[in-house]
Amino acid sequence: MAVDLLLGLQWGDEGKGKIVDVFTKKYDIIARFQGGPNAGHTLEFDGIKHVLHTIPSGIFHDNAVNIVGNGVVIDPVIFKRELDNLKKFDGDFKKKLLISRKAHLILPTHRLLDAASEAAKGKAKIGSTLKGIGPTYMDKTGRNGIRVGDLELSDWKEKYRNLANKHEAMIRFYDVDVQYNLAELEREFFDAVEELKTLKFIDSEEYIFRAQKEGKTILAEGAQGSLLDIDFGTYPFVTSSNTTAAGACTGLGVAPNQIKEVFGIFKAYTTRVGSGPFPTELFDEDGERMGTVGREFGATTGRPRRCGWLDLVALKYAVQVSGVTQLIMMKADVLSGFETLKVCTAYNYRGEEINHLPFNIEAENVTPVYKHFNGWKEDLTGISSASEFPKELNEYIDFIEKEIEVPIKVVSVGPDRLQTIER
Ligand code: 2SA
Ligand code: MG
Repeated sequence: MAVDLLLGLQWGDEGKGKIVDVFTKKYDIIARFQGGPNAGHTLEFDGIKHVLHTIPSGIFHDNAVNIVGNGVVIDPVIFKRELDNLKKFDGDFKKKLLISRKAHLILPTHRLLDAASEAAKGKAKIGSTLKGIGPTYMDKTGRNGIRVGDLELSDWKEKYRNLANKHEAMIRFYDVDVQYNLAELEREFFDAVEELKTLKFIDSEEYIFRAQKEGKTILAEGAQGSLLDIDFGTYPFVTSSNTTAAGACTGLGVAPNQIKEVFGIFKAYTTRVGSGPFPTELFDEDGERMGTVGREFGATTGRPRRCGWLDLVALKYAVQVSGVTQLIMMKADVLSGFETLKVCTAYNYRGEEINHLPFNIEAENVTPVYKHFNGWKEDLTGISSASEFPKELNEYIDFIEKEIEVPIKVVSVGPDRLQTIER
């Protein structure tokens, strides 16, 4: 049986958590393949809002097994907090949650290094979530990391000590003001590691391989977005993993020819949290309105998200890099009541009109070329079928489909599971 992927096509926060939750009833396994607790996946049902960071978004369904794959980085402290949060709900969540032995651990000193690195960069900072993501992936590719499977061996604390000592020296080298009490952080860390050890560790690539043979259905859940991809994103203002389709191959052990549907998810407008270029960013009341109506605040850090018009040049790029087969458009309801909507169809790049993403999309090089659309006045949040869509929304959708050449199969009109319209 093939594996389906669900990927964010912008700078994250497209609404992956909600859609995975809605789709889970069709899958036996939901697996995360990259990123870590920098992710904030928000789910809403029965009037309650849930934010998940490391745990896959299929956790609230009885039928699905949830896997944290080898490509993910895990902070035991945040993971324990997520498990504690689940305790108020019914269900044996731990039984449905499997962790790859090859996933790397975020140590307290990784978080401190992230803070020191950002402080040292000053104005040029990445705007990282300060969860230790970059330093942990650096240790992974530098072949110094500690993995979940190491916790089953007797010498892991020795390894830990050596690495933490090295990190402390590096923090001193940065020569910035980062205050910390390592003994306290370590107490919390070792305590959380004990909790992590109560979960089932697996060789996830082997598990997934076997599941495929048995005909199980698998959905790989991406985190962050395509434009934050370490290779294809707006480097260096990116995260430290591959957020595009290829990440699912290396982050789970899925062979490329086993991937079937690639669901690409995007907002009807664009947001970005953290630093870095954003050609269609708005600094006026339209942008402010998107932020307020769309409740655009980071689900992990609470930071306000920057807002702007839909960028089809960037969207097309993301669709191509991952081979997206179906599109899902989120937050259409947020655009209700705008007199005019704009969609970026090309860039003016150093005096020339182009419709691909150039090496440098900093504002001084790129001016968006916009097509204008009439907005719709109707509130969409109570709509239950595509036949009720206002004609202006249909025009907006039809144009995007034609430009991107991929069908928009789902339109979301609100945060709740039920506010999900299939076309
Ligand atoms: P990091 O922490 O090293 O991965 O940060 C590097 C860049 O990646 C961005 N990034 C994100 N962008 C959007 N959403 C993310 N998750 C949270 C959310 C973010 C939050 O769901 O809202 O709460 O602030 C996420 N994670 C990383 C980050 O802003 C940097 O630009
Ligand atoms: Mg998010």
